[in-house]
Amino acid sequence: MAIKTILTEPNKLLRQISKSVEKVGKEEQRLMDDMLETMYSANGIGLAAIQIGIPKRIIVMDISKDENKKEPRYFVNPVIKNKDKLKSTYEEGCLSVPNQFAEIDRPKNCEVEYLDYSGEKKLLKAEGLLATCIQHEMDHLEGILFIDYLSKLKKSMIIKKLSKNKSNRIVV
Ligand code: GNR
Ligand code: NI
Repeated sequence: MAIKTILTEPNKLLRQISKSVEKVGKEEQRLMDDMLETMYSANGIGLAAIQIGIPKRIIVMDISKDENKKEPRYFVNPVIKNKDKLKSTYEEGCLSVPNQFAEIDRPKNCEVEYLDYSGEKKLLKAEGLLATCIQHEMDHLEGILFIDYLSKLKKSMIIKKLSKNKSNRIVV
């Protein structure tokens, strides 16, 4: 396993639409292992492959609170089958938008169809943080970041800040 560099906004790669995976093979499993290790080392609860520069429709996630009880989840080619009209609000952050947080509304519940680590087809009914996180990650597969839901002003202020930090090589 290996820890990869997480791309941060502004970066064109993050705006790319990721491609479906044909088959969950050794290469994809190695990628999922690296993604999980990268996510844990950055203290994130989810990571999409494009965040480490790989435009494949693969997500890893672990929303468990207890560090000693890891509950890794793997989603390949996830598709939302059903989502709630009812919305819930979470304060979101993103490893690709470091140190920025905002309240975002998303459907409260959703059903996701996907392939798991061994390539088996699964259906998951998600609610709460799990539903929010899946939708946040699936946005990455379409090149969407949570700041895209903010006003133009708020979004441009965040991007300006991040660009400044990048040019100063500040990593907070
Ligand atoms: O670590 C993360 N926390 C988080 C909190 C609220 C809503 C979504 C997330 S996902 C984020 C990791 C990340 O950037 N995944 O793409
Ligand atoms: Ni993110």
